[in-house]
Amino acid sequence: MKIFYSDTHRKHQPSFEVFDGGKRVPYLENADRMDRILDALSKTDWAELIPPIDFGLDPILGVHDRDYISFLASCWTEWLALDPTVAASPGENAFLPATFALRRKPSRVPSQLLGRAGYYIMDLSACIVAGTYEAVLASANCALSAADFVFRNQQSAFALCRPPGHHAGKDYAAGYCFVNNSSVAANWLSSKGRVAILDIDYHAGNGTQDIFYERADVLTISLHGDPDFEYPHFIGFAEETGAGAGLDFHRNFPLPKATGDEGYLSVLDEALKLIRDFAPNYLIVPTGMDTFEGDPLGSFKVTRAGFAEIGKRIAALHLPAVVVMEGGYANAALGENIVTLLENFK
Ligand code: OKP
Ligand code: ZN
Repeated sequence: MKIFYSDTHRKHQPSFEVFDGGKRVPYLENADRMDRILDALSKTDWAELIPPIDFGLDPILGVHDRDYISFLASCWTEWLALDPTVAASPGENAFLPATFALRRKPSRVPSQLLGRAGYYIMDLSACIVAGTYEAVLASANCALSAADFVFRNQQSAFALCRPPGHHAGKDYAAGYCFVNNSSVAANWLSSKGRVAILDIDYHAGNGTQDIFYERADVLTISLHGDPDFEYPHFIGFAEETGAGAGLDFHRNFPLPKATGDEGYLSVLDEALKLIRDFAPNYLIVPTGMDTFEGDPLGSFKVTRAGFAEIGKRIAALHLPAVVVMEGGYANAALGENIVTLLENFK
């Protein structure tokens, strides 16, 4: 199986994020996650690592706002120029807003850096450091390269993306995500055929939902912890089913705390039925292993045997699939878990 991966993610290494209640904690979406996955893949006899091709900005601008991408590209250096104390110890700092836009209508994009930060960043986990933008582009290129392979060969591939993408919207960063890798790949593939996105990360794929909400040509589905108690809190509810031409082409399956294999699989079957009815040519699977029992950011109890069955049932759609790495923070189990799921797609 082709695994599209770039070491460039190592340039994105924020030293902290800010948790609920304002607690500063070590950045959970760390490079060690990739090391664990690479290690587990290296022990298989089927994983073939391939560096991504550079697709340039055009496919990214197919789903993201140009001014937002420019903000991602320049905010760190703008901040250094503004604040000499940051320039003196860049490693201890990460760029984050302290004031958040509520996007009232009408709303203007602020001209100055701190205003733009609050406008374009939704929360305190989307930390930006010197190498973030470069890592973000490489991550998107992994998803695009995998999509390109899947299109040309009509067989599945794995995009080992970091940073992840499914919380990033057209013009905002959120939840460790800056560019929505899965959506960029899906939009690129949508010119070649019908695309369905099945998001199995523990958290609602709010960015993907926003991006495709009014489109009927890309079906988007997300299974996740109920936003009534879980991040991203404001989106991902069952009654959100698309709008305009996209009405009925988005579905959320919010699930309760402590959801285990059985509960998860029965809802997955409902989602798979919707995908079969839609009859897509391609499948994108934003994949988080944070549904795992004991994940520090999760509340579900999916087991490794559960991941084997989840993989088996999704692969039984017999669609050329791009499996795209999203979350998963139980690092010690992460490699084995993702390998267990991927076994079904080779
Ligand atoms: C990213 B992905 C802690 C605050 C939540 C953001 C979580 C982002 C998850 N309760 N911080 O979907 O795995
Ligand atoms: Zn997640």
